[in-house]
Amino acid sequence: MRKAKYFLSGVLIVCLVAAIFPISVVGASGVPVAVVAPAQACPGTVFVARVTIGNVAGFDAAQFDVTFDPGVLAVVGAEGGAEGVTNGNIGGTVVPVAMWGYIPPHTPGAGRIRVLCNMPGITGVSGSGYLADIHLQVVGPLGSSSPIGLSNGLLGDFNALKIEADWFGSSVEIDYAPWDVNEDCCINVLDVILIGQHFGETGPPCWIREDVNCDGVVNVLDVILVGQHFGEGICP
Ligand SMILES: [Ca+2]
Ligand SMILES: [Ca+2]
Repeated sequence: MRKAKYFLSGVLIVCLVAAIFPISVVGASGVPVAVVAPAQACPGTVFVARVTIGNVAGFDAAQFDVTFDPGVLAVVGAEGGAEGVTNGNIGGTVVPVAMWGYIPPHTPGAGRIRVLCNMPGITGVSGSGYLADIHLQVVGPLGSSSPIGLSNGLLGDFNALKIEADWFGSSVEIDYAPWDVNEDCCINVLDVILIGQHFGETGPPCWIREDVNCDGVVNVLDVILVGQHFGEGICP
């Protein structure tokens, strides 16, 4: 009876925790591997989709597919080349990209690449960081969008045992970034000038593009956001 009571209160606690932290409980089964990419990218621009990894112990190798809409995004450079997929870093140690290529081979139009990462030596590496950077060019028009998915993922440790992982994709809209105030696909002084012309004005959040951070006032915080992205895009 007492055991049943303990069991029931245990179940209750688990349910309460699950209700309060639904995402962390669902994702708690493995190391999180997630694509981090900008929410918006302008037509013609190049951006990085970073394949991040949470705290991992004894990591030695990884294999995963990155999927995208080939009508909207393309991997930069030649298949398997140095430009398209670049090295990662875990806990300050470089994670070399051993190879990458299209799936099926030599078919850029399929919208799928496979990436292999492999640590040199036999001790593995621990910490958090990223497995690789995928360099993507926007080939789709304004208003289009693409998922950036992860599939067929496998992580191995230095004993050649599988590391349990949860894989999370992302997506990108082909649109002007919030800090591109004048919508010309270049983040520069022209965006700052527009903010200056509306400095101190207030209104509903995002009522004008000059309210970059959508807090209902045009002030130095909006200038800071532009500054953090200065020079991004296709600038003359
Ligand atoms: Ca601009
Ligand atoms: Ca603001």
